Amino acid sequence: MGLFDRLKKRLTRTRSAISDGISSIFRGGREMDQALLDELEELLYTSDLGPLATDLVDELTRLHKRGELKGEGDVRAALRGRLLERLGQQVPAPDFVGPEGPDGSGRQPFVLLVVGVNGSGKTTSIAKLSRHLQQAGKKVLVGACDTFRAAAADQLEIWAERSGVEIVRQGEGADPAAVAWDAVDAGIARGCDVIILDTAGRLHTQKNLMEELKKVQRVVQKRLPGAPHAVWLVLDGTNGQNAVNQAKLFTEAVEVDGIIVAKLDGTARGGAVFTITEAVGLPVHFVGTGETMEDLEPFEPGAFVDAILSATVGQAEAS
Ligand SMILES: Nc1nc2c(ncn2[C@@H]2O[C@H](COP(=O)(O)OP(=O)(O)O)[C@@H](O)[C@H]2O)c(=O)[nH]1
Ligand SMILES: [Mg+2]
Repeated sequence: MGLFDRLKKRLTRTRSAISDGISSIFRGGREMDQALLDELEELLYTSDLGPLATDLVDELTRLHKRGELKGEGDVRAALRGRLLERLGQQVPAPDFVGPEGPDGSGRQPFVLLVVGVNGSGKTTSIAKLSRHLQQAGKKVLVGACDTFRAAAADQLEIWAERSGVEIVRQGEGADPAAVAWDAVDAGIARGCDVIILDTAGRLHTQKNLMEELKKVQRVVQKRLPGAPHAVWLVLDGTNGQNAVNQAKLFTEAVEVDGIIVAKLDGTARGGAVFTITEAVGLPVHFVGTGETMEDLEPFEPGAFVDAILSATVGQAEAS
């Protein structure tokens, strides 16, 4: 099954809200008019497209006045075009290839630091991503720098064992930066291609958390100059506007390069992906589409937009 079909199957809630919603607005061969456009705006808005909903409908209204919008097919095509334009600034995910070390010392590991609030899906996404990379032939090591709760490292360890990925951990309450140092150290010594660092998403205060993330970043940089090579933020796709606010908070504190939107299978508000990338100007690299290890998909604008916008022909919603 190709990416589009997999997304179509997993993102049924958002697709049903947007795509089936458009069908029902046009039901009975309804003519295009302002009332219809207003309904369309509301539909897009409730799918968490945020301010973009208004922009899109303004554009549709212009096209309609120029006589370029005849019916449902034209509306879908115009929406598709505009949504893809909005995702045009997406840059592809890095290839997870570390830089050449100095003086012919060989290739260094690519270090990815993963941040995000508690429960957003960091550990699960890291497990999926490390498996994905491992299956692509890379030697992966994960560092359990969420030492705030012992369960966090246990969870990562179970996933790592299952997919044969290496893990570096310490006890609950250990210094996360020390774990990060150890993980990078071990990754270099063992000739790993990729090191992924999991972090805590909650501390006693927000300030503590941000300070700790900065410290982890500094220590990693000290152990391996140039690292971390990427910092990704994991956001809970079911969180809507809240996810947007979190994205702003984190990007103010640490230099984030890209985003994973998790849990898109569980929401009808998948339009949040657009709102998030627009709000923080960062690319989405992967989306989480379920709770199993396979449920992580690369974010490709074309496949994503088609999956939430394409019309269903008499197909019952899969659950
Ligand atoms: N349905 C669904 N659940 C997810 C997804 N990603 C994570 N979860 C669930 O969200 C919860 C929190 O995930 P976790 O990785 O522990 O979050 P963390 O605190 O950020 O590390 C767990 O119950 C996961 O199974 C996803 O893509 N889809
Ligand atoms: Mg976790």
